[in-house]
Amino acid sequence: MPRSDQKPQKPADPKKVSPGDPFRVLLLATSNQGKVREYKALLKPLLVKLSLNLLTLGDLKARGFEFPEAREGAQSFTENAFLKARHYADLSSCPTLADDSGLCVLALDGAPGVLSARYGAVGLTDPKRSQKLLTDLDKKLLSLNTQNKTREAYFETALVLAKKGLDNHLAWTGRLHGSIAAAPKGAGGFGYDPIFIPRGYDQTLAELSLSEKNRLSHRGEAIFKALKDSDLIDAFLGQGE
Ligand code: ITT
Repeated sequence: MPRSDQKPQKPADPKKVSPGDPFRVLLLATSNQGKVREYKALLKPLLVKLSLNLLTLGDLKARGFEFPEAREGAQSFTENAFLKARHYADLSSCPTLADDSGLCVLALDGAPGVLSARYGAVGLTDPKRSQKLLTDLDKKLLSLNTQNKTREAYFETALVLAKKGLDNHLAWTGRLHGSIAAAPKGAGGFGYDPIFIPRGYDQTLAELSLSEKNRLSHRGEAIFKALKDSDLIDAFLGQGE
């Protein structure tokens, strides 16, 4: 296995990599294609530095490895991220990165929070979920005193790296502060991006490019912290080998 004190090897072609191959693989465990796009760009420096090959759940499915979805349901983003990462690490035997993330709206007492993916109802489309949130927020704001009327909100991400059978893990968090727009705008990004305006901007996240979003986002901040911990990550990946 390559270690960071050795000369980095050129990562193998990820299309030819499978769990159990004799070089270091990192599984990105998310079924959200919006997250996959963002992480593929965000993780590049870490993958190169540690000579890691990134596999997605889609890559594994294409090779015949298909896993049941993880059970979430914990009260915090970090606990849910750990549940996801351990679930897929145990099933795939690959060191696994997973995130749990969501939008917290101050006037809605932090909702949808850890329930962001299921807000309204399971199976709603992203635009319908955003519309429901706008309707709920407008209703709530009408009922509040003037001084409490705020559209402030933040995105939060907890990112966890776990390994099969290990309870210890590495975790990083990131936040992006901003406010909820009056109406959806923009066609980029995913989830609640069309209704979220980052602080200091007048566009929604869905109007920014992928690289602009990654530069300021909650996910970008978590990865920035993870990069600073690359020696810890290297040691963690080497545990039990
Ligand atoms: P995985 O569990 O497979 O990663 P998921 O979409 O279910 O996919 P989460 O449980 O973390 O992921 O749910 C987070 C939800 O919060 C997600 O479905 C989006 O609706 C929303 N969300 C998270 N990050 C977001 C972002 O950067 N931009 C817009 N919406 C986001």
